[in-house]
Amino acid sequence: MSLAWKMTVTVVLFAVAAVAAVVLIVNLLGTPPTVDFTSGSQGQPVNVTLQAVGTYGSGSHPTWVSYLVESPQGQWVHTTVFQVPQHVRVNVTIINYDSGSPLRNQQLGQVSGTYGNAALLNGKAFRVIDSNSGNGVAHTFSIPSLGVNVPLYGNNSNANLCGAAPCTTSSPHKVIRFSFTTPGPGSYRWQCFVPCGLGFLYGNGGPMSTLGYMGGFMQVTA
Ligand SMILES: [Cu+2]
Repeated sequence: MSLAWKMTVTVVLFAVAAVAAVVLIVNLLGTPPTVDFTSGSQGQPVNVTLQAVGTYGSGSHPTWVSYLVESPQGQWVHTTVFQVPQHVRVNVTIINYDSGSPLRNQQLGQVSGTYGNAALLNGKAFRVIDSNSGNGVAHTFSIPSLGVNVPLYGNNSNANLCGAAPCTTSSPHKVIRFSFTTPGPGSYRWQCFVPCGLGFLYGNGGPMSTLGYMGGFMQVTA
């Protein structure tokens, strides 16, 4: 191998390594945006609306399941990070567009940590979903440190389900509503506990372990 070739190979390998390093750093730093619900009048309840979709449909991971957050201005934002005031009632509405399956852990079918330890499914109160019957559970909305867990009942998998976010209510959907009170200031991890990362080890990789898809943070401010 001539010196010129060695030089060329070295330079090319170095360039490839440099590009790989930049891509990795951008990915690690790429935090999804924060939707702010703190600008309302002090002490008043805050309404937070999310949607859960079976496939995001575009961007770097079009096949991944994802949550989205609706901004107070009514725009759907691809994020799982939102900010709410401390010690207020948060009324959560989740529009689920995904199909469901039986839970591996039946405990996750139980509603907890919400007002009355209950939630509404299309306007009807429930405390538990038996995921072994009907359409099963699609995802959960869970804040482990606050004991909040709400299972999202699935849509019929044979229906013509929405495949690209943001989905609209013209597609089959289920509306899940519940309320809880925010604690003191801090950053509270929330996530789905259904291993819905299809094609990843035990279903827990990909969207389950990437901020902005199946988990994020509720930032509570003073
Ligand atoms: Cu999920």
